[in-house]
Amino acid sequence: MSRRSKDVLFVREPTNPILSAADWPYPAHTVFNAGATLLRDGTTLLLCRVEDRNGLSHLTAARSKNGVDGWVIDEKPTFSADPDNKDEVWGLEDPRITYVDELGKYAIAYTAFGVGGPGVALALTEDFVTFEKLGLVMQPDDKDAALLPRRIDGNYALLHRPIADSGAHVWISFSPDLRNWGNHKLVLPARKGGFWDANRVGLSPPLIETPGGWLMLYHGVRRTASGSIYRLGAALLDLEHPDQCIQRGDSWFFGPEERYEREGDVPNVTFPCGFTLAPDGDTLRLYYGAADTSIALATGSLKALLAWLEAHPSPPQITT
Ligand code: BMA
Repeated sequence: MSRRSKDVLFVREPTNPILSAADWPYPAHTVFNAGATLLRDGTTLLLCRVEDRNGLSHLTAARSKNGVDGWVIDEKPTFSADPDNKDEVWGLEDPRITYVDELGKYAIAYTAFGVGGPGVALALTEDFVTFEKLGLVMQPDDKDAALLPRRIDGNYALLHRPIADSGAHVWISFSPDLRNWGNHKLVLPARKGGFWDANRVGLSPPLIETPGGWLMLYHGVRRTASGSIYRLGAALLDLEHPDQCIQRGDSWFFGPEERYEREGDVPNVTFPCGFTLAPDGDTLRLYYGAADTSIALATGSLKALLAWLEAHPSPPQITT
């Protein structure tokens, strides 16, 4: 029986998974959930989450001319936790990369896992060799954060996913200086009941700016008798008021189907933390963690995804 969904918006790379621990130049347990960016010279850079056998993660850069193969991986960890900092003693996870024109730097939002739990931290870099850590910007429990590439009404904007008794929903917060954050607004709540994204949602890769709004790809979690399933859905946020969700898809468009997504340390997980958009402005590559074990690639069309979103609106009475 085929498990394939009707709309195939993203096509998996035939050589998936494209990166795994076996490719690593030093001992690693698993390699997954990579942030991604296209460098000025067209090189694809992945900042990969590498989990050691002690269970803790750090981030290591892998570079490729074509974004598919020929990866050149840093010989040692690129970006690691400071063992003396209690906010990150249990490692660094799930980076999202945004190039901020105003700063001429890449901003990396990542999960810093400290004694208080997983929180959101920011760092800046020009070259993925040296980094300026800004520290924890959202206290635990909070994850799945990415900075917008430009200010909104004079302020930086950060999507993130705090966990509260009321659930795990996507929020946006604003800051004049990347250090002090406020004006917190709920952007996209997890649905309820039987929906695929009931229980938990979180931002996946950074937002993608389109003429009609910021395209948000988000993961929705369904809890089942045998564990959680992590799938991907889409929503559109207003360009100048990104706290306002103007469109939300009714169903998921990408989820675990292949063996490397269904089997691994955490089965049934497809978890993109990064995308690249080709110079044609349409070819969208999603780099995703598969089953918390390896990194895979799927390619689609931005135009087709936006058309799908338009054609699959959430019934308004059950948006939340
Ligand atoms: C989420 C994050 C991800 C992980 C996913 C599935 O909560 O912690 O790092 O890939 O769970 O285990």
